[in-house]
Amino acid sequence: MILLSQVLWFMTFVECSEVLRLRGVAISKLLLYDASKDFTCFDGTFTIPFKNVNDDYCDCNDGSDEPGTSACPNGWFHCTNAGHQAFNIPSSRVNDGICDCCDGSDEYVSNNCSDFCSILGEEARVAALKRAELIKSGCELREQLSWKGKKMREEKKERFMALERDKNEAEAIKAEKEAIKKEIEKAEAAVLEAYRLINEAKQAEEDENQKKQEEQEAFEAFSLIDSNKDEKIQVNELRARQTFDQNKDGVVNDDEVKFIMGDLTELTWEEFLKTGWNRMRPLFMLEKGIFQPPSTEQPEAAEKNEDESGAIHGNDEPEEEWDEGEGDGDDTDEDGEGEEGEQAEETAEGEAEDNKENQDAEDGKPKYDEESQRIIDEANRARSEFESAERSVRDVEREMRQLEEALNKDYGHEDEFAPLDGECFEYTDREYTYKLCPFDQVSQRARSGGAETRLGSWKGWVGRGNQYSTMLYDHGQSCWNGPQRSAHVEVSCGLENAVTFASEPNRCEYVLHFITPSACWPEVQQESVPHDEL
Ligand code: MAN
Repeated sequence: MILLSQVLWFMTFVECSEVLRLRGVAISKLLLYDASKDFTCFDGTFTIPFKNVNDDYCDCNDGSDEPGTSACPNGWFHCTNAGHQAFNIPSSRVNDGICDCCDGSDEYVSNNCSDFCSILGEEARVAALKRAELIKSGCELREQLSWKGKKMREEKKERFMALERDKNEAEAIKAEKEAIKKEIEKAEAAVLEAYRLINEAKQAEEDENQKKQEEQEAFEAFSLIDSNKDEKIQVNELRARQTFDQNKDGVVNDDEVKFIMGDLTELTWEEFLKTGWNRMRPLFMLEKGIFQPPSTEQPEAAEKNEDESGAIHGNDEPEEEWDEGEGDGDDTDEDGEGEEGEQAEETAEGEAEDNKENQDAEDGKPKYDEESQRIIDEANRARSEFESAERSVRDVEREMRQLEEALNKDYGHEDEFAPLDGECFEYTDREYTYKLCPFDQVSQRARSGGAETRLGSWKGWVGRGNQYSTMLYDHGQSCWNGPQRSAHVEVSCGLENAVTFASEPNRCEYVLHFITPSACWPEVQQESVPHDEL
């Protein structure tokens, strides 16, 4: 840094024309322009007589010999701007008719520019003061937020450790409940297996009885038709029975005989049982009035019997007969019940099991004996206790995962951004309301209504220089025919937390501005603070 007194001394000793030679030179470079010596270009390529400096002819390749004229295309003119901030402009702007320096020094030929540096300087000083106050108060708030953030981190760590203990305990309980469940389920399986075998045997017996009953019925019919008792049924014996006269014309014709006998001329008992009986059984039932064929008209009875599922039952009894005959009508009924069955499956597993196991048999007697029922009840209880223990482990694990995620998040140098996690801030422009939930996501909702669109999920800090100056939220909802949405959030110092601006500079790429005390730090280099050179 060169002292002002030195500069004044220097300037006293250079002649007026030489002062002009120094036009456009920054104070910091004055010593390089020594009028008592030849001038050496800054890049060291040439040395020229000092009188050739600022002679409106470009001698040096780097433009250093013409700081105060526009002769060199790559030269720089220094605006001293006393009272405001000094800066350099490309020397091509010197004497181009436009006032670039606030002191007007770049337009020295026309001398048309007035000096308004003091006004600008004053404005800049006021702005700098305001900024300094903002930074000061912001820093105080940031320190408080940082203290809060660190405390939150500590609390989370403590909670995590407590959960680790809880997890061990919950896992031990789960293991214990699982062992109990396995044990009692073994006993339950044995009970259910025993009952399955009993039921199977019962069913087999019932089937056998049914078969016998049906055979008896068949035998009675066989004996009835076999009028000559030769243990065979002949055509004439069929013709003798009006039962087989299906069209009710008074005779049992060939077709009606063929319907029963098929291609045979007589039926032995075995053949009768195998085919003939099945064919003639509906005719017998019809005769007895047990079996009613479906009517083609719209019988009232059928309407009456229409149940909720839409199935039509012509008669209570004959469903089973229909199976043997035409075999339709039943399907609808089964479908209807199927739906109910599905609903039942949707109820909680344990509950469904409870209901199933405790069901009474149709005869009103309990399905299981007392001891078996006790085992089943106990197994149900053990299952539900195991499930609840399992749930507890899952709950603890979920909370631990969430805490771990939060503990791994980068909340700034001193956790100053941590208190923002869990909060949301909105900003509405002409078309959309944007919502920023720091460390979680950014979304957008049209003012005209409709669903929220996720613009991105928290990815991390991506600021250049100061990484905590920009947040990135990516992998948002895909754009139609375009990329997945993403949002950059520019973070700067402010005394409150607020989104102050939102835009979409490229389709489906969003930029939000967010102010927060968490981003307030003392400014080491205050760029816009003016400094006087003279
Ligand atoms: C929605 C909004 C807009 C976006 C278009 C892309 O209208 O998310 O921001 O540009 O979709 O189709």
